[in-house]
Amino acid sequence: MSVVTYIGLGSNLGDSRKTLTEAVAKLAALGRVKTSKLYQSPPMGPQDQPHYLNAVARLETDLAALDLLDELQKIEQEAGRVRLRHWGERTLDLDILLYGQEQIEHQRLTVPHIGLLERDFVIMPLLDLDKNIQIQAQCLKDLALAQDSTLLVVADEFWSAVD
Ligand code: PH2
Ligand code: MG
Ligand code: MG
Repeated sequence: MSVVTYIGLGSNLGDSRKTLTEAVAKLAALGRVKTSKLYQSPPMGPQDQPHYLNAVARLETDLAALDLLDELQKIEQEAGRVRLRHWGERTLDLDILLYGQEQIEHQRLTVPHIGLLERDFVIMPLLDLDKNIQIQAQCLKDLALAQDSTLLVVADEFWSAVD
């Protein structure tokens, strides 16, 4: 039985666009993938770090949530993931934002992802993939953050060349 999951992608070290494109190609080995537009966003957290490239991938997969987490961490490692400090710069970050309708509280994984509703760099790409998406009965498109977002679109949804 496949589950619809949404994976947040972020990078602000190295050739971020190449890193994200390669990550999406690897996600495609885990199930059917569709990507949002690609965004540039100012850093949340320490301000003395480069802007991020952010996107979201919709993945239909048969993997259980923790198995998916293992696969994502493997892809992060293969990208030579560097993580210098909490909320700081990184080569590749892959976060499980949503896993079907499930709420997961596990020592390795919290779903929906913490802070999702406060981050326009997650909300805008989620809306690209499903303009009526809801999280715990909240329509994301109704959030003030979604209406006021000034995120810069760097590329349309075909940047990743999957689909
Ligand atoms: N990720 C972080 C910290 N800050 N800021 C933006 N704009 N985008 C991110 O993906 C991001 C961040 C650590 O995961
Ligand atoms: Mg993150
Ligand atoms: Mg992460």
